[in-house]
Amino acid sequence: MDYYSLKMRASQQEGEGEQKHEQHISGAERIVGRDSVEAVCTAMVRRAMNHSKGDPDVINVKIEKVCESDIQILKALPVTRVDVDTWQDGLEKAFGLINKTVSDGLLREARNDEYEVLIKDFAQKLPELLRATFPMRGAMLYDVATGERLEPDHERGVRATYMDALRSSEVDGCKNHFNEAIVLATKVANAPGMVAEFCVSDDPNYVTGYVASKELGYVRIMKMKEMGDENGGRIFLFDSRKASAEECIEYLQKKKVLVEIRK
Ligand code: WAQ
Ligand code: MG
Repeated sequence: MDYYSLKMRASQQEGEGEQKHEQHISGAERIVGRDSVEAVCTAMVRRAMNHSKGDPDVINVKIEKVCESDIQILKALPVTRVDVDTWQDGLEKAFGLINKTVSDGLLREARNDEYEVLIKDFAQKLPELLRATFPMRGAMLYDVATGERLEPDHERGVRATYMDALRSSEVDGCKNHFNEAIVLATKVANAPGMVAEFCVSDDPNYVTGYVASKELGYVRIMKMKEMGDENGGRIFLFDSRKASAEECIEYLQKKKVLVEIRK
C-alpha cells in the first residue's frame, strides 16, 4: 500500500512591516493510506479553521509520499494511570518517577562514582528545566550524562515528527490529547539513547500530563498543573553514553513511525 504523510500548520500574522511575525495557532500530522489522503486533509483544514485561538491568516498543508519499507511499526507503550488530589501531588509524583528512571539509567551505565553527584544535581535541576521549556515550541533534549542541553536551537527545541497511529482511519477535526500523546511518547521512547520523557500540556484547559519510558511505559498523571495555566513543555531525557545526539535527533525528526495502539 502507498502511504502519505500530511502535515498542517496554521498561523496568524502579528504586527506590521519589520515587526511582522507568525503566531502559531494549530498544527497536526498524520501518516495514512492513499485512500484517506483527501478526507484527512479536509479534516485538518477544518481543525485549523475552528481553533479557539482564532482564525488563521495562513494554513500550510504539506503532503508527501512515504515508502512503506521506510516505515517502522511500534507497539504503543503500556498505559497506566495515577490519580492525585492536587496538581502539586501530581507534579511531585512525576518528578519522582523521572528521577528514579534517570538515576537507574545513570547507575546502570556508571563507570565511576561521579554519577552520584550527577543524580543529585539532576533531581535538584528538574523543576528548573521544566520552567525553561515553557516558551519553547519543541522539546528540550537534555543529556543526563553531562547535564548539557543538546537542542541545536534552544528557543525552538527539538520536534518529533512523522508519526501516527497505525490504521487510524478516523478523520476527526478536533484534537485528542491522549491519542496524539501516546503516539509521540512511543516514538520518543524508541529513539536511540532515550531514557525518559516528561510532558505537561500547554493547553490551559488540559491538566493531565505524563511521564514515559520503555521501562515505565506511559504513565498518565491526571493533574500536573493548575486549571487555566497555559505553561507546558516537554523534556526528552537522553544519555549520550548510549547513542549520539545526532542519531537521536535524526530519528525524532525523520524516521517514519506508525504506532499500534492496544485496544
Ligand atoms: N515534538 C516535541 N515537542 C513537542 C511536540 C513535538 N511534536 N509537540 C509539542 N511539543 C512540546 C511543546 O513545547 C509544547 O508546548 C509541549 O510539548 C506540550 O504540547 O494522557 O497536549 O501538544 O491525557 O500541549 C498529554 C496527554 C497531552 C496526557 C500533551 O501537549 C493524557 C499535550 P501539547
Ligand atoms: Mg498544546
